[in-house]
Amino acid sequence: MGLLFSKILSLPEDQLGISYKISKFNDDQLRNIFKKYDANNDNKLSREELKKAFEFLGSITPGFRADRGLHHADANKDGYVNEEEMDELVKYAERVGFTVIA
Ligand SMILES: [Ca+2]
Ligand SMILES: [Ca+2]
Repeated sequence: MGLLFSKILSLPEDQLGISYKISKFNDDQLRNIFKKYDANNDNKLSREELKKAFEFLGSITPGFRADRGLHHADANKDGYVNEEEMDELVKYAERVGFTVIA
């Protein structure tokens, strides 16, 4: 995928709601998925780790999701989502449609 194409794709996802084919995760499952993608086990999620997690969750724009997720969840602005900040990340993932509230 070229850079231009991925830029175009990264724009309308929120508005159109087209990426949400997988939407069967509850809070705990989302949290576990995010934790699983902590590849270097430092208990923090980097942008790259977030990107892989959102990829797994079915986002067609995982890089965009990683950026937005960081923006929402990274309270201390260190560029990582730590354990405490993960609540906000899970809320973000739910808000954008990666879960169905049972
Ligand atoms: Ca990590
Ligand atoms: Ca942080």
